[in-house]
Order: sequence, then structure tokens, then C-alpha cells
Amino acid sequence: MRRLRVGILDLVTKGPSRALWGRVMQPNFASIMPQAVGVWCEEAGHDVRFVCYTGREDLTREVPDDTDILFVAAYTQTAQLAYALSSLYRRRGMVTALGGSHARCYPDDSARYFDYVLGFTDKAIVREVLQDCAPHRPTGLQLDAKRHPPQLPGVRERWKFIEPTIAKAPALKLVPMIGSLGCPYTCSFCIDAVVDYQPLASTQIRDDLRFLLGKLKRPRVGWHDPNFGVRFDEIMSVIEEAVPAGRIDFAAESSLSLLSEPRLERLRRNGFKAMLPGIESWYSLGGKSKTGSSQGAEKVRLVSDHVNTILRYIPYVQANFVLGLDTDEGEEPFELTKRFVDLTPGAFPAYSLLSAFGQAAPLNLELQREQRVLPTPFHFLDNNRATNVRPKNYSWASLYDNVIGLRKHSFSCRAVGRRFGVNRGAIPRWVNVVRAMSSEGSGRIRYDSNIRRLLDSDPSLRSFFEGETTALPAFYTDQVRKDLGPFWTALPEGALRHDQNAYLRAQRQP
Ligand code: B12
Ligand code: SF4
Repeated sequence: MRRLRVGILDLVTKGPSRALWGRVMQPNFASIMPQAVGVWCEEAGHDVRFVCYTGREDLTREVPDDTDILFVAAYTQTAQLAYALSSLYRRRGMVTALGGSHARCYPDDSARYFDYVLGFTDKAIVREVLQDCAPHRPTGLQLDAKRHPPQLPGVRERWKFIEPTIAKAPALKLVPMIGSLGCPYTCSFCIDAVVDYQPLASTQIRDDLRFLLGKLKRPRVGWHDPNFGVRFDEIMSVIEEAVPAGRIDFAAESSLSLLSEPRLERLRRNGFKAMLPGIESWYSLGGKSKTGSSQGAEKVRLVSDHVNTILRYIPYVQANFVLGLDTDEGEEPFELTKRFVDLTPGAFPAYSLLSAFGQAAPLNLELQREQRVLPTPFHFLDNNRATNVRPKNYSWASLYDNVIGLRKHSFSCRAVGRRFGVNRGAIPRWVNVVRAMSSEGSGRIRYDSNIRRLLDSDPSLRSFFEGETTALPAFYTDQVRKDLGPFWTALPEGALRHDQNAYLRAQRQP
């Protein structure tokens, strides 16, 4: 096979930006898979140029014109940027391949703009693409490994891509690691609801942790496991064997059901500094929070007690919620979350608006069948700037009133002050203040308040939200134009639109 010049672009942001939060944090949101693909391409004998795009890089310089094939990793929120870049680079003679959450969720739409669209991806799929390396237009080739790879390249092999990425972060530098794929739980809105749990080799994890100790004075590791600690004793033993107590700081997403007090004690001993448990709802998903059939106020009390216990062991806790689930009705769920915020002042509450990401989750099929999914441009599907699901039990106005009220309560001076007061350590304290005052806290209150105002004053936006028209409100087009900046002109005609019911249609085809 000819030796190819391979470009790999990990898009962690939606367009050019010089925002401070992005500069400080975006490099820490880099994905593992683009780095793994880089390793596999080099193993196959090709030259790799790797770029984690955080909004500051000059992509004309970073992706040279003589690149033969460009792999792009995109979440749905970066899809429009990805489509524009693919069009730009294809005009320069490159072949393009898309992978990541967006490719998994919207493969048919992605195939309109990329030569290859990759779902589950392993070494064999990457080799197949490299061997073929040809334009597939107008419709790209969709390849899917059917399941996740049995093993991924570890930190040692990915280091040449990790090192320049974390070098971009001025202070906090997180090394991405993963110990398992899939999840044994089945939350119907989640991309991993039907993906089997699969632990990765502990020998490699042990070796990677030792390797890191030799590379960084004080390594900080962010675990990318969808649900960390499912095989708790196994992964803790690996960490204990490889890392002298407290030499590496760890952060992980885990469900409350996995975080009993003896385990918290062990996590503390082993350097876990941040945990991000998913609470999601007061009326469903009791299994993952270990609250069984308890609901409403009773669940708030149990969960709050549990999270306060976690905070006694782990200094930084982010509690994740999904807003607008079908099990929610009226003001009560929002009032209960406010109560949680009051009873658990140390936890940072992170709110996601329910989003139906294409064909990712079983729930989406049901929502499409009910005609409740909107063709909201991908650019806004970041769990915050829009929901593409018409709420079951709320009018749009009441949903937004409740969301804004909850955000105001959670990021009020009183709440921010109490959080600062009870948090331990400078990093948790100041990270929470900055998050509350930046785009995440007050920024989202401003953004949602604007949407709420437009719902009253802009008939085009209101009709779009109500599903009466698919004509995009100018608000959306203007925002994407602004965010993409110089890449806007490369966005192909029609690329702001997609078939929001593609998943359902694909199921109906014989
Ligand atoms: C770890 C994680 C994070 C981490 C790390 C992010 C990162 N860049 O990887 C953190 C906490 C930072 C994060 C943040 C966010 N996340 Co997140 N995250 C996850 C999580 C839990 C696991 C993803 C993972 O790494 N899995 C392991 C890998 C190996 O599997 P995989 O992603 O399925 O990848 C397979 C294929 O897709 C393919 N592949 C993946 N990438 C690539 C790249 C290339 C080039 C190729 C060829 C193939 C390929 O190969 C893999 C093996 O089969 C998922 C939920 C879940 N349960 O999966 C959400 C998830 C991916 N996140 C999601 C979202 C929305 C976000 C945020 C926008 C939330 C927010 N508002 O802040 C941010 C955006 C961050 C950013 N700037 O990029 C959504 C994405 C939905 C979508 N279609 O876009 C998910 C699916 C959760 C959900 N809502 O259902 N996230
Ligand atoms: S516990 Fe988390 S990763 Fe697992 S299915 Fe539920 S939301 Fe997805």
C-alpha cells in the first residue's frame, strides 16, 4: 500500500474562539478515539499529522494541502463545522472520513458530506479505509464494526498525540484514559443503553499509569468510561498496584449506585478528586441512583444525603440532571431540584436539556414515531443551547420559565457563595465560581431568557418549536454564521437541515 499522509482532526469546539474558558479547558475535552486512530494509521505505515482543534488553531496551516486522507472526529454540536471543513478540504483534493458520536447518531446525513462515515471503529475498519482511500461522492461509504474494538491503544502509544494536546492547556492538564466501554445500565435516552459493558485489559491500564508517573510530575487523569467503576474492585486494585497513594489525581463519571461509603473511602485513598454522578430525574432511573422505587421529595432526600456523603470524601462533585423528561410534569421536578441544590450546597449542578441524538438511543425511535423530534440544526445540540424534543407535559413557555428559574436559583449569589463556603480546596472553589459566572451559569441564563423572549415575539421561532414549519428561524442561521466565522462560506448548501426522522424511516425500510 502507498504511504499516505494522514490528517486527524479532533473537533472539541464549534468554531474559531478566543474565549478564556475554552483556552483553559478545551484541550482537556480531547477524545481518545482520534488518538487511537492515529496510532493505528502509524502502525499501518502511514505518516500522521494530529490536531486537537480548540478554536485557536489555524487550520489552513495545521492541515497541509498535501494531506491524502483526513479523519475528523465530531460530536453533533460540531457537525456543521465538520461539514464545512470536509467540503473545504475535499475541494483541495483530500478524501475525508468522519467518526465519533455524530457519525454514530446521524450516519445518513453525514454520508452526504464525507467520503467515509464510521460507526463503531476498530483497527480493521481503519485499515480498510486506508487501503481504499478514494472519494465516495455524492454519498459516502458507511462502515461499522458492529461492536467496539476489544482493546484500544493505551496512553504510552497515544502519548505523542496527548502531549501536544495537553500542552495547549495553561494550568489544569487532564490525560484521557478509559478502562471500560459500554454500560450495564439501560437509561433509554443514552447512546450506551444497548451497548454491552466491556472492561479493557487491566495490564495495559497498569502499564499506562506507571508510564504517566514517569512523564508528568503530578499527573491528572480524566477517565472517559461511560460509567466508571462497574467492576470496582478490579480497577481499584490496578490503580493501587501501579500508583503510590495520592500520586495521581483522578476524575470520573459514575452512577450513585456504585458509590457506597466504603468505596468512597477507597477512592479518596487512591487520589480521586472529582466525581460526576448522573442523577438525571426525580421520577425515573432509580436503579442507577440506588434509590429503588423512591420518587419525588423522598428521592431528593436520599440522593442529597448520598451526594453530601460523597463530598466528605471527594472534593469536587458535579451532579448531572436531564431536564424535560417525559416523566416530569408541572413545576414540581424543578422545585425538587432547587431543594436538592439547597440541601447539597457543595455539589455543582449540571443541567442537560433532553436531546434525541438521531439513532443513538432506543427512546429516539419512540419520539420520532410520536412526531416530537424537531430538525433543530446540529450546531445547537450540545445538551444546552436547544432541545430538539417537543416536551410531553410542558408548553415551550412553561418549560423555559422553569429552566430559567432553576438556573437562576442554582447560580444565584447565595448559592454560589454557599458552594464556595463548603467546598474544600482552591481548585474546586474557584472552578465552581468561574463555571457559575461564565457561559455555563449566567451565560445560559441570558441565552435561555433570549429564547423565552423570542418565543413571545418571533412567530418564525415559535412555529418552528411547535413543529408547524421546518423553515429555520433567522436566529439559528445568524448564530451558526457567527460561530463558524471564516468557515461559514464553506458550509454546503442545505447543510443546516437534516431529516429528523431518518432513524424511523431506516427502520421501516424492508
Ligand atoms: C467521556 C464523555 C465525555 C468526556 C470526554 C469528551 C470527549 N471529547 O471524548 C467529557 C466529560 C469532557 C464530555 C463532554 C461532553 N459531552 Co460527552 N460523553 C462522554 C461519554 C460518557 C463517553 C464517550 C466515550 O469516550 N466513549 C468511549 C469511546 C471509545 O466510544 P464511542 O465514543 O462510542 O466511540 C466509538 C465510535 O463512535 C468510534 N469513534 C469515536 N470517535 C471517533 C473518532 C474517529 C476519527 C473515528 C474514525 C471513530 C471514532 O469509535 C469508537 C469505538 O467503537 C458519552 C456517553 C456514552 N455513554 O457514550 C458522552 C457523550 C459522547 N457526550 C455527549 C455530549 C453532548 C457532550 C457535551 C456536548 C456535553 C456538554 N454540554 O458539555 C460535552 C462536549 C465536549 C467536547 N467539547 O467535545 C453526547 C454526544 C451526543 C452527540 N451525538 O453529540 C454523549 C453521547 C452523551 C449523550 N448525551 O448521550 N463527554
Ligand atoms: S448509567 Fe450513564 S452510561 Fe450507563 S446507560 Fe445510563 S446514562 Fe448511559
